[in-house]
Amino acid sequence: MVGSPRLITVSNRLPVTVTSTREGFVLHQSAGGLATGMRGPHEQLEGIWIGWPGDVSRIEASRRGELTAALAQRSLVPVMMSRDEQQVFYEDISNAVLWPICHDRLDQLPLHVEGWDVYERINRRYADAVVERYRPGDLIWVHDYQLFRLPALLRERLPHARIGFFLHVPFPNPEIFFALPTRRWLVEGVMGADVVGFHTRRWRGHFTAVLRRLFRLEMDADSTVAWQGRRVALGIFPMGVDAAELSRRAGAQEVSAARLELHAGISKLLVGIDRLDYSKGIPRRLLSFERLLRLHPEWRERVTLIQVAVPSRGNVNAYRKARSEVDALVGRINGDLSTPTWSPIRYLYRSVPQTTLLALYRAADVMLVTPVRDGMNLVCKEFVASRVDEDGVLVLSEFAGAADELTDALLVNPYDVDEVADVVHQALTMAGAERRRHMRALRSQVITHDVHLWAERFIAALQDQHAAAPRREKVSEN
Ligand code: GDG
Repeated sequence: MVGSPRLITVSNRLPVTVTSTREGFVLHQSAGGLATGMRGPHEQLEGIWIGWPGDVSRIEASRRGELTAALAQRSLVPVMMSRDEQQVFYEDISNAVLWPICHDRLDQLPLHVEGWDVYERINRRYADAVVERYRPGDLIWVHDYQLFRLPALLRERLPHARIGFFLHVPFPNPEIFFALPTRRWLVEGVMGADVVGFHTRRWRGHFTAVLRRLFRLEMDADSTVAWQGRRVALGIFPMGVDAAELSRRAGAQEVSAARLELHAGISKLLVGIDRLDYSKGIPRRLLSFERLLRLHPEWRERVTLIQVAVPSRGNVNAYRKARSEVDALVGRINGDLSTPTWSPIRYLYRSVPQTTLLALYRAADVMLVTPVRDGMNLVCKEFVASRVDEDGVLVLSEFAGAADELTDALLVNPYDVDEVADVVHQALTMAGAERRRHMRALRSQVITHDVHLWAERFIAALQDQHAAAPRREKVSEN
């Protein structure tokens, strides 16, 4: 008999970053949403986390054992890849094919796609790592599009295991997904799970449309689908942020001081914070800001946009192009509209420390979150959680998963540059009482639907689904 279940989390990356130093290496805790969200369950459920530790090729081979031991102390298990494997699995397939497909960007697909064999091989390597540590009764939670094949590979070897899969990005419309020659094989991979989770009803709807067209399968009223003698539950689990912790940190003295510094000399501040990714809608956001300044010249010298663009996936062509496009636009707009004492856009192409991030959230009069496609988007929720003063206006794209929940934001179509300019003007001129009314409603949503609830709900669904499954003949797990 097994006691309380252990949780095996599997994601492309481990929740730490390994940096090589002269003495060997150091481990840094990652600050991303997944790392934060899974921390609680990982600690409470005697968790094991399996993933890639990042490029460790600069760490001497003789020290790799020490690295594995240091990771093991935190219950982390590394899956190693050679540079070539990393290039094909991570860059060529995951980032250059699956990411654009999931974000509706068929135009970004390379002409020749090779490497599905490597994608399968690496998914198998993750499966080996799971099977090696698995004990009957464990819960296995697989994350995201880099591991679409993993649930089925695990099901082959652990027929009775409780396997969950959560997709952090959008699941695309079938018309787009069907461009992939591997479409069937990828969906078969996902369906190895007992529970498949999406951020929104729309992404699940796309997935069920794909099941209907590929396999003539329908989802039943209880949100399950019959699959190879099992029932697979398709659930909606909108991911949140650690709202209590963000509120606490955002109220700290050093954040308040940094906030004042950011606002010094600026009467109104617009803020954008994104990975530099073509899905985040940065170029049209800049054009909307330019439009605002041309339509309402009264804002010139009074409004500044701080745009942080965190470097991302610089090895993929499409990202290099996206970077040049943003660079060129910032240069042109600042060149055209700056005065000797003011530049409209302050552009930071780098990651900023968390204190600065929180200070930016707190300093923003208007936060601009205008992706053209986003599975959820945590930046907008972090902004809301940080606004302990109940002030600030959120302008949010209707194409972000978060728009389904954050209906008290000012929702915009990011492709409509004129509309966004109008709405930013409206945000800048909104009366204090109205700003607070919107922000209070947003805060109550973000605080009550935090990342801990997300993790708890998914784990509960995985336990329930398995308990509800018909009993099968007992066969050996390994
Ligand atoms: C994927 C999906 C989904 C950003 N800049 C800095 C910084 N960040 C942190 C933010 C936030 C995270 O990065 C970005 O999260 P997002 O959700 O906005 O976007 P993706 O990275 O694309 O995430 C997305 C998410 O998965 C979760 O399911 O919401 O739709 O695409 O936490 O705070 N952190 C620091 N400095 C920065 O400069 N410290």
